[in-house]
Amino acid sequence: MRGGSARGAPREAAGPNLRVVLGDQCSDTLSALDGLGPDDVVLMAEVRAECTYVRHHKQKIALVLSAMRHFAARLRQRGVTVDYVTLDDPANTHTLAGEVARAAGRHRAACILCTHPGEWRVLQDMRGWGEATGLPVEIREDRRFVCTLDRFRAWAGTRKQLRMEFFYREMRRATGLLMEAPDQPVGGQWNFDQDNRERLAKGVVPPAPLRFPPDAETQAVMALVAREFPDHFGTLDAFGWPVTAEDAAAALEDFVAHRLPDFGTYQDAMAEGEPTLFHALIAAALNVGILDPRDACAAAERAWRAGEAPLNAVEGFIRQILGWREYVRGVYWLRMPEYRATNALEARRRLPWFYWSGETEMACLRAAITQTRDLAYAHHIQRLMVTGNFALLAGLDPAEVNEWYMVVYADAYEWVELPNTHGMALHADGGVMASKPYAASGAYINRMSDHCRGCAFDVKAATGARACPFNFLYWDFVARHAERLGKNPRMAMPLRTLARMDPQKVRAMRDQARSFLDALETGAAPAGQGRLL
Ligand code: FAD
Ligand code: DLZ
Repeated sequence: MRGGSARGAPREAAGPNLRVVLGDQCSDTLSALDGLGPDDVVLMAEVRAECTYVRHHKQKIALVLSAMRHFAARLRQRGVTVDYVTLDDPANTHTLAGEVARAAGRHRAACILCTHPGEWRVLQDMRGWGEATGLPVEIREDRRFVCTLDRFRAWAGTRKQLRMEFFYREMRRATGLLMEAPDQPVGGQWNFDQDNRERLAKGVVPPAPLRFPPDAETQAVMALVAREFPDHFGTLDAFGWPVTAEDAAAALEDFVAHRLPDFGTYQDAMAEGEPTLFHALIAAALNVGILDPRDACAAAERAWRAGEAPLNAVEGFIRQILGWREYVRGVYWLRMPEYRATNALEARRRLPWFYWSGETEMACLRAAITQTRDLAYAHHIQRLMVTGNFALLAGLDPAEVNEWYMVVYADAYEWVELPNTHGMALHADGGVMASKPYAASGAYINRMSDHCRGCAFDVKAATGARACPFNFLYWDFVARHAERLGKNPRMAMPLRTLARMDPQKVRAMRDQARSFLDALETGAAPAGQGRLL
């Protein structure tokens, strides 16, 4: 991909190539670094615009800036010339475009080389760098993903409906991961999900994940973040994210050795006081570039071949990375920018304040939100079936919900956050990502967790003062969208159940849903809480 223009003053002599490395591109294998010459300059810039376009969790900013500083040091050790602009540099323009233009002038650069960014807004910005500097700009493929964007487009072009499962099979065939022969998955099936999805068994204690105590550089960044972004969401105290490739490799090794064997079985479980269960906690490292998805899949496959982890766990883990992660990226770039603007269920309610404060009597929501504040982390089922499910049932505005998910997680980047939130959790894309809305009543949360035991609400009650809000909101959601959902064969069962219910009970649930939602409105988040004011 080439951009750029001939506008601007003619350049005198060919200077060095300016190679731009963004904060989530801290990878040795980055295409922007291919063919690095002795005179080339790598530009890395800490800029306020990237820290505040949404008010990221403090831990996310600290993680990205620390990973950038460590990566710059790693490149310098290899003898690479790195021009690193810090956040507190008085000359900093605080935008990527501004820093690229300044560096191009400073080094009398001949051209600008970069790697395709992770977000649509940054790609638009990058496409303007040529015009602004008068230099040719080369935007190279991001090879850190297994599936190229062209390949995804070609695959999607042949389908009437996009479904992750079929894309995933293509990726298994293409990589040979967990394959016996070209069209023969190991174990005789592609997907072992029916062996997964158990509630945490009594007496099972999930091993704590490896944490990485902040070194001097990370501590300096944490102090900077605390000083510069004091009113951003979240706390820094528990920061323990990997910030280098070595840390990330150790995190992966720790997961494979201690949690992978039970990853599949307990993938969908939730438990009070257990924020991480058997999950890998590697998305932040993968997304910032210090861990390669192929290495994560290969390590899991090796564990299975060595008899150290069962197939249901290993296949389930590889599917998340080779399947879901690659798939959501493909959907994002296929559908943007229109994707973000859809609102298929016409959800318009404001985000309630408790999404920021965690102050709610619903135990599952309280657990998910308070751990998100403290750790910048919640696992998939908490994101999908607790905070996401509530947002779906309550009809919260997708723009506000998307912004919340972008703000609160250390691993949040729009290419992965948006399809998961807008598509999978909120069904705002009308079914591009998921064939039916992931809507569930309190019974699901009770089946998969122990939250309901200590909750102020009664999960068995659908009406009355102590009724679990997920119950009446669920049936109100089904009734509210009955016409639209009626066209979806996968929603036939709940619609049939609703039709068979005592009409008085339905009316009572819907009345209670209306009062609950009206009361919620008065406790909505103050405007712009997550947004840059
Ligand atoms: P594990 O559960 O251990 O899974 C292993 C890896 O698989 C993850 O590290 C991740 O790279 C990948 N993965 C798993 N599920 C998905 C998925 N649905 N999409 C993409 N990759 C997946 N993931 C992000 O990386 N960034 C986000 O901003 C993000 N936002 C989400 C928002 C919502 C509403 C939902 C439902 C999911 C979101 N996810 C996001 C996907 C998933 O929840 C996280 O990747 C996962 O919880 C990260 O924790 P982990 O590393 O312990 O993952
Ligand atoms: C997320 C982030 C943050 C917080 N800060 C910076 C930064 O100061 N400089 C930079 O180059 N990148 C940063 N990033 C990552 C970018 O936001 C990311 O590259 C884009 O969102 C594209 O994925």
